[in-house]
Amino acid sequence: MGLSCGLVGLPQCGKTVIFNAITAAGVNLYGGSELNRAIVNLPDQRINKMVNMYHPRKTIYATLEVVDIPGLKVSQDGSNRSSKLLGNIKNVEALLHVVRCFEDANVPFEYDTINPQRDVETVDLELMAADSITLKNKIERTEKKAKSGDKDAIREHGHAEKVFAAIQEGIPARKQKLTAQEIASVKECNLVSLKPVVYIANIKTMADAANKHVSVLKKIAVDEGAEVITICGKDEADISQLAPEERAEFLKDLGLQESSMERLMHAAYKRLGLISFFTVGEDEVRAWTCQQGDKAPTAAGKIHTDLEKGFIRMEVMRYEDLIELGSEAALTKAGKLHVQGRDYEVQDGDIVQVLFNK
Ligand SMILES: Nc1nc2c(ncn2[C@@H]2O[C@H](COP(=O)(O)OP(=O)(O)O)[C@@H](O)[C@H]2O)c(=O)[nH]1
Ligand SMILES: [Mg+2]
Repeated sequence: MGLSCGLVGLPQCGKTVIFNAITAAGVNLYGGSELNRAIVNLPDQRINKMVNMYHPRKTIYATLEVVDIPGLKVSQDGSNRSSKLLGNIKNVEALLHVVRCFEDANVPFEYDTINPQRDVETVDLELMAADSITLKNKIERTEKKAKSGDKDAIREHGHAEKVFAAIQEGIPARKQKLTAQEIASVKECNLVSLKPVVYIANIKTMADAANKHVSVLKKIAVDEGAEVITICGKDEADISQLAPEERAEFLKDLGLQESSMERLMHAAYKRLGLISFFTVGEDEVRAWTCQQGDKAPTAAGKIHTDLEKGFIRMEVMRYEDLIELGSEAALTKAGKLHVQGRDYEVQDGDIVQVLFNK
């Protein structure tokens, strides 16, 4: 299963436009009530280069699932309407928070002004409102068991109350510096305010990439250790509809080397501590995803559980070495095929072959 991300943001900030830009789905903007969901291959220029070298029968990219939820309206009356909408992003691993950083009197908005700080706070409030309900249910559910002396219930109940109290003070769970144990206690709640966030500044042209709204958003992001990706939503959505060979040209005109999809993927991977490694051959060239710091057997287990169970060793080529030396044979001759054991931490860009006991 690939990585899964959910788009959040105020109505008319450009979520569906960005959804189209990154998935090339060409979804109609004016429906508004539909939930959009797409699974896309993660573009990776390294794969393309290896395909040119191996001419495999199959090429398998890592995938990204993107979910675009319709109109998350600001709830004036504290109703839980938006909580229902947010239910759709309960199972994503990261949030892509789209913030309107472009001024355009022709595009209506919730407010008369553009103000990323206000918008981020508003969306965080919605996330926290949804989490309050979930946590309250959990607190009520564990209460009786905790009172009867059940140790797990006592711990979970206490942690849920702690997270709930901080949320009432306006601190999203992801900013609460929770311990691994506290996170484990509320894991089943799938708290939306706990999910890591990548901010997307939706701008008109790349010339706006340094406008004051983007600066404000960058400051907010830095404060919570997050990243901001600037995307010309509308233009890039148009470009995504072109034939693949034409896209690069138009992206260059916008002053971009990578599509927003690639930039987002890199930011999301970094935020989640994920890396890519590869397997290559005439049969298939394939990208795999694991956690930074995963040891060789764990990474091998992503390919097949048998490879983890029967792990003997891993032969590793560096992607850069392979490209520089031009072939596996030349790389081996240069002494750059490294044999690694169980304690080896797989690195981004490793090309691996696992030897294992069947
Ligand atoms: N000028 C301009 N308009 C945009 C941009 N991105 C989105 N829009 C417009 O903003 C409106 C709302 O976009 P949409 O993606 O439907 O917002 P959503 O409600 O967050 O899904 C649409 O009319 C878009 O054409 C942009 O980068 N520049
Ligand atoms: Mg929309």
